[in-house]
Amino acid sequence: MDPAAAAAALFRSTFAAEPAAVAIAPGRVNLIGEHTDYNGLPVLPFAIGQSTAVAVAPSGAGLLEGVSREFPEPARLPLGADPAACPEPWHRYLAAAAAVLGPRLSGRGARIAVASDLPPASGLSSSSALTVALLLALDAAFGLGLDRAALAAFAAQAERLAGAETGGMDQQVIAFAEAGALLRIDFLPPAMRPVPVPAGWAFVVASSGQPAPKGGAARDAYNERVVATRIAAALLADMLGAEIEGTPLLGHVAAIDAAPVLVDELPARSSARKAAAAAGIPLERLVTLAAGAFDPDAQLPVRAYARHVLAEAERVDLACAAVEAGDLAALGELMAASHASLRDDYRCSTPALDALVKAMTRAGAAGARLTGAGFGGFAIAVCERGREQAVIGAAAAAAGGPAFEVAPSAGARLA
Ligand code: NG1
Ligand code: MG
Repeated sequence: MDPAAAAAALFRSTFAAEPAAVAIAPGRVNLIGEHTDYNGLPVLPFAIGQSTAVAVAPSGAGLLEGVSREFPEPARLPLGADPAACPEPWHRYLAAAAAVLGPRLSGRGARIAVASDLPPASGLSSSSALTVALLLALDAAFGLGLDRAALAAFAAQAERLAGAETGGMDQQVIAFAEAGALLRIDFLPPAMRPVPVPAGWAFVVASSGQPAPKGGAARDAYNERVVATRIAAALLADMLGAEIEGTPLLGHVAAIDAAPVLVDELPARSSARKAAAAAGIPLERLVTLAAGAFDPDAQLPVRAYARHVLAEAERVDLACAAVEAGDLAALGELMAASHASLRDDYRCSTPALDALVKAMTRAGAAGARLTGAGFGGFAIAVCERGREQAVIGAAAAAAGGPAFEVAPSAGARLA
């Protein structure tokens, strides 16, 4: 059963009532532009056909009662529950959605049923799909009148409450995607542009066989890179004599002509404390992470990280041009370069992801790369239509996990 029908059926069988609204939010995959969003630099993701659906009805109880087809533990949370304190991970997203809507729910609770055909902890954004679907269903059921921009902004805020220092790409593409197109997203200043995909191309995603969990060591590794790239931005701004207000991001210096050259003059390693002192800014501007403790004296490979981020942002521009020109070979080369940079400079690949990318390329993909944060999870490949079965077969043989075709699909909607 598709997720929308399954969520509605689960709602009826659990609560013996009709849902007031059913919302569907797709997962997403990032074609190129990895670890750029939290630097204020562009990304090129698309929404996929696999999705999470949420059926909702308001209740008078001041309680969030939730059931899920995929997760065994039902939720029974007071409306003001602290998302970070929920022991069951999927409950955090229910509490976080209610927390960001706050007084808009007028103290009323909700009954919620969830069904999904997105693999969790994969880099396909199952967490953001759940958050966006939940907010859209609550919007319709409570008549809140949120527009798409508010939906994406509330979803990003909710995910931060649930513990991920997210850059905002996932929630935005899930809210705004159009079928048949990639969505180029810029952050400094904010902008969005659909980039239609040529009909003769196919996309394949494949699991590396290792989960990409959002907790523990993987989250620390992600957050370390967030801080390290802020350190690089502060040092580069200092070298360029540029004033940055607030948190320094590589996006603030990327447009300055000399920046790519000066990257090679960054120290190979630096710590947040040393960089803050050198740039004459308070340490708190670099270390503002909501989740987890961060060691301000940790020596981080800031030069290699910055080299990846600035080169990756340029690859996003070139990839948009390649898609618009219908140049599959050029796009493939950019994807290969992105993977090499993530492996060698950003150090977020794994041997399983490297082997998967190699196997898909050998099987006829024009290009392949890890997608999402890395440290496990999925890879994406692009190929000429007709070759997708060969790429899927090679991926499944190399990594043993699920591999399937994905097509650029519409964003979140009501059922
Ligand atoms: P994944 O690993 O797919 O959840 C994460 C971030 C993105 C982006 C990518 C790296 C969250 C919810 N998402 O994606 O915003 O920074 O890593 O490009 O943290
Ligand atoms: Mg995610």
